[in-house]
Amino acid sequence: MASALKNLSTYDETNIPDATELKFGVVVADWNKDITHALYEGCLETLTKHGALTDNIHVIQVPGTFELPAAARMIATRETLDAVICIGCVIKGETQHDEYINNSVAQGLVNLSIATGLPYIFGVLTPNTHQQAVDRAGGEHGNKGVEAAVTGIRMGSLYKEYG
Ligand code: DLZ
Repeated sequence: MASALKNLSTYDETNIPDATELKFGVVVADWNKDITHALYEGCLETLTKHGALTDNIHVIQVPGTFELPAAARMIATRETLDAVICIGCVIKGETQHDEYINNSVAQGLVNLSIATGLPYIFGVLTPNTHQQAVDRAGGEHGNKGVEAAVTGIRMGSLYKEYG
């Protein structure tokens, strides 16, 4: 019955859910900190712009992206949260370290999300070069920390309603 169907929204700057009631964990990796700290700034600015209270944003730093899932679980165990946003940047090098780290972290975060129902957001850049990272951390392709924050708000709102 068509009338029972939800009309899909096009999400843009004007209709991101209000984040006033939401609680966030933000975990930031320090490897490539010129990039990750810029992503963090974009993320924080976006959360507060959409109403999140600074007292409801719990931030922790970890050495590298590989540590994100463990630390995300720690913060979610300690605090009552609606979403955990994980920020990192793994730049491809001469070895396969990037594949090991990226695959582990993606798998770790999705496992946590499915096991607990709490959204863990993959705010990890996986560029081939440092320049590609710069372009996505406030450069010509925007700031992916902003996108991670918007995803956190949308998923946090869903978690509050259905989780
Ligand atoms: C070891 C390593 C390397 C080579 N490259 C990166 C990187 O590009 N980005 C990043 O976030 N972390 C890197 N790491 C560190 C690992 O994430 C992790 O901190 C260490 O392997 C210790 O577990």
